[in-house]
Amino acid sequence: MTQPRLIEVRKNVLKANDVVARALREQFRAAGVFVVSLVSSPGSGKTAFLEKTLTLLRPQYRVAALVGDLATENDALRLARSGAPVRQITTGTLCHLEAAMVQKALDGWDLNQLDILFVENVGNLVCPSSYDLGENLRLVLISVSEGEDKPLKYPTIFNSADVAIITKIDLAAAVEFDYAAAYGNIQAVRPGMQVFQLSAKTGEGVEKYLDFLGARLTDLRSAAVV
Ligand SMILES: Nc1nc2c(ncn2[C@@H]2O[C@H](COP(=O)(O)OP(=O)(O)OP(=O)(O)O)[C@@H](O)[C@H]2O)c(=O)[nH]1
Ligand SMILES: [Mg+2]
Repeated sequence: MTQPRLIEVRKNVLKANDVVARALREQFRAAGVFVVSLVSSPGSGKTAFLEKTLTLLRPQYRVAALVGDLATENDALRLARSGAPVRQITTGTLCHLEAAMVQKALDGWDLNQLDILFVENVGNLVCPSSYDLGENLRLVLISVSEGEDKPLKYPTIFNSADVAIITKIDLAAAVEFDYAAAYGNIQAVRPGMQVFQLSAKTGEGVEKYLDFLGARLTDLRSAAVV
């Protein structure tokens, strides 16, 4: 009896999340803001990459970020160095962000004043995959030191994401990273998935990714006009 009840509770939690996520998605659409979320294991480089992204996009776009962690304001403080508006969400014991947390964190923000909102999820390769945050684009990051087999071991997170980003490529040689193997494993779990590789430290590969993001924003805006 215990197991079916647990499954039922989990289903209800996910259903409640989906309802809020749907409302968020509509709110984002109405405001014309493009929402990009980032998921990865702890320490893959989400914040470093996002700080770089915010800094480089700011002259051209109105950008802001939310960042989730169990505890501390550390990542918000790092991201705020870009000059963009940033809010930290602390989840306490939860290993993922939920749509209601995003909704609450956005309280008082005028989304009409934004072009792109980034949401950094809690570092975890499992839990965030089940929770829709109403985003337009979900990026899954994997750093070169994590092992090329991560897509095979954690297929759900790759399946819930739209684009994969291999980070810390400045360290690739030192850890004997095998790009072909990592790429093949990503394609094995998610055929056709677009993959970028970059370094937040040296900036290599970042421009290509930013061009892609700009193009997606343009697509979104032209689709809204049609
Ligand atoms: N060499 C190198 N180090 C990096 C790069 N990106 C991030 N780092 C380092 O990796 C460590 C973790 O980076 P974070 O940006 O904090 O990673 P995160 O994914 O935000 O971590 P959590 O929020 O805790 O999940 C830090 O010491 C960063 O300086 C990179 O491109 N190259
Ligand atoms: Mg972080």
